[in-house]
Amino acid sequence: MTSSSDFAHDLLAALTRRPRSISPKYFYDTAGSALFDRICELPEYYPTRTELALLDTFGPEMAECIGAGADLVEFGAGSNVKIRRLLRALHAPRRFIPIDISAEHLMGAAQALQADHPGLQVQPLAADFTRSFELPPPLPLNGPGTAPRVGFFPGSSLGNFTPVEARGFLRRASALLRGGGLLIGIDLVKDPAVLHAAYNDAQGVTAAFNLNMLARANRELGTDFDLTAFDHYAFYQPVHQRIEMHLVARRAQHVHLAGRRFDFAAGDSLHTEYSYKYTVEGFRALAAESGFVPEAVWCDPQRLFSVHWLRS
Ligand code: AVI
Repeated sequence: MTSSSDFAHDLLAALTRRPRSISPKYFYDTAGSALFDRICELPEYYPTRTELALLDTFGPEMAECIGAGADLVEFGAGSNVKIRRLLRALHAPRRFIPIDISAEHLMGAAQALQADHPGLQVQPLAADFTRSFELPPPLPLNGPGTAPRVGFFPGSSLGNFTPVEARGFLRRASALLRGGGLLIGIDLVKDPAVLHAAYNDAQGVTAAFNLNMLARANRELGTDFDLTAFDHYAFYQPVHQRIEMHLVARRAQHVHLAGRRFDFAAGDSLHTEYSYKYTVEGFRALAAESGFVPEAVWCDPQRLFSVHWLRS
C-alpha cells in the first residue's frame, strides 16, 4: 500500500527534479479509483469495453490455457469487473488473490466478489505490486506439490510502466508464476487520433482524474495547489509509442510542501503518467526476453486491444 509518507517523499522529489515527474500510482486513492471507474465507462475510452468483449468471446479458450483449479493472482484488481467475466469461463478456480494499492476500494470489491462466489477463496492483499511484496503460501495439491499460480494483469496497466520497469515487472512475474502463466491485456499502437480522444474525453473525467493528483496532495499532505491554475495536458508521442499526461501551470505560481516553497513558471509541467502502446509482435518479444513463453493472443477485429497468454 502507498502511505502518505511515501507520497510526501515522492512528491517532494518530483517537485525538486527537472523535469518534474511523479508516479501514476498516486492517482489511486479512493476518489481517484472512483474517477478511473468512470473513465472505463467513457465512450472515448475503448480499452475497457474492448478487453471485456475479448474476455466474453474468448473466455472458454482462455480457460483452456489456464486449466482447472487455478490459484489466481490479479495485479491491480480495482473493482473486480474483469475477473468476474473471466470467472464465468474458468473451470473450478480454487483461490483468487486480488492485489491493489487502494485498500478501501480493494476490500469492498473483494467482499462483494466473495458473496457472489462462495466456493472461491478470495484473499485480498493491499500492496504496491510495483515493489516487492509477499503472497500467501501456495495452495497444496491433493498429491505432492503445490498448485501453479496464474497471474491476471488486465487493462494494459503494464503500459503505465517505463520499458525498464515493464521488463523488471515481467521478470519478477515470470519467477513468481513459474509452472503457471500470465493472462495480460495490452493496448495496441493505433491511429493517434483514437488515442488522443481516449485521454482527452469530452466530459473532462480524465482531466479530473489527472487533477486529483493535486487534490489528493492538498487533502493528505496539506499542500496548497490551486486546482484551477493547472491544465490537464495529454498527447500521443509516436516515437516512443506512448501517451504522456501532464499537469501544466496556467500562470506563474508557487506551492508549499513540508515547509518549503516550490515555484512554477507559466507553462511548467508536472508529468503524471505514461501509457505505452505495443504492437503484438513487440509485446511478445518483450515477454519472451523476460522469461515467458508467449502462447495464445486474442485481438478484436479492429485490432484496438490484445490479450496474451504467456506460459511461465
Ligand atoms: C490504468 N491505466 C492502464 C490507464 C491507461 O489507460 O493508461 C490509466 C488512465 N489514464 C488516463 N486514462 C486512463
